[in-house]
Amino acid sequence: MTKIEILQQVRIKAVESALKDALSVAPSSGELARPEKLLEAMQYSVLGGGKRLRPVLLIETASLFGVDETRSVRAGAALECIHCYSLVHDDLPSMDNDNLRRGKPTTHIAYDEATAILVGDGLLTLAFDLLSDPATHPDANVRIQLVQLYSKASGIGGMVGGQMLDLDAEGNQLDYAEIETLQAMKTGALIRCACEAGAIMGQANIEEREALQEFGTLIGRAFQLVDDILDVTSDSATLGKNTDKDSDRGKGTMVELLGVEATKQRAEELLDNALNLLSPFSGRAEPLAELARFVVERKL
Ligand code: GRG
Repeated sequence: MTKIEILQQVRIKAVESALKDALSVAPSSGELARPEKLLEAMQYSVLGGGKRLRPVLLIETASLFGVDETRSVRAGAALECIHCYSLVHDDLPSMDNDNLRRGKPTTHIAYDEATAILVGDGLLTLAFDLLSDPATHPDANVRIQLVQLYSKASGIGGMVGGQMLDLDAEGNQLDYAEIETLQAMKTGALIRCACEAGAIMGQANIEEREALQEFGTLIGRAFQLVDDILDVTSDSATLGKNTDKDSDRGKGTMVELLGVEATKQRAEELLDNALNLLSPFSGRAEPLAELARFVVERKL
């Protein structure tokens, strides 16, 4: 393992430890009680694997500005809660109807559908509980900016809206621009949010914030293209989820539109453009550049 890979493993462990604490059965201040079954199902959905890409991106972006890691880890854990909620709800019978996620039965299979819905609801609200706590950032103005950023990224003009477009796209061949919008909302918004959150926590200047926002946009797009490629070229044992889902349902993806090779090339171009945006940060941004390369070169 390289030094950067070791550093990222340490960051993943820190995020997982923050998630474990946040999902303990003991009620936190201001709560009445925590139902054991709900917490057990939430732990099952969050603590069982996953690349933790979004929190690590956030922590690396924040570290460009010397943000205290105990804070960026909390903001990263909050973002991972939103991501995990989206996976649990996406897998529901009324959505993607999937039975395998992260190599294990999906939450509604391991528990039941009503519990899986509540797991998602609980994770979404827990994210904002973590985020708005002064332990995440002492400056209330920074916290409110984070709350708004996460709301926009996960909400109607971001992930939830993208999921609506996706459900509506079934059976339709979307054009390039339509697929780009859908993917930017459904998947790209949380990845961009990770990069922008780091800049907000670090109280970056406007140029730095815009560069990191654009960096997040580009790697978010590349991430989805690679996801579409893996959906047709990999297998469920490697990915820990069912494959060939999109073509099964006659959905428009870039792979269907452009083919695997052209989609790969597009992802490489997006990576090059994203890496160029890091040049003002010079060597300090190498771990972030390494993560961007991972997004395009990953096999799972
Ligand atoms: C239900 C509101 C709502 C939204 C669902 C994110 C999403 C929207 C659906 C997931 C479907 C999907 C497979 C999208 C493709 C991109 C994606 C988010 C893949 C999973 O993310 P990874 O690879 O997962 O980061 P891990 O398990 O590593 O965390």
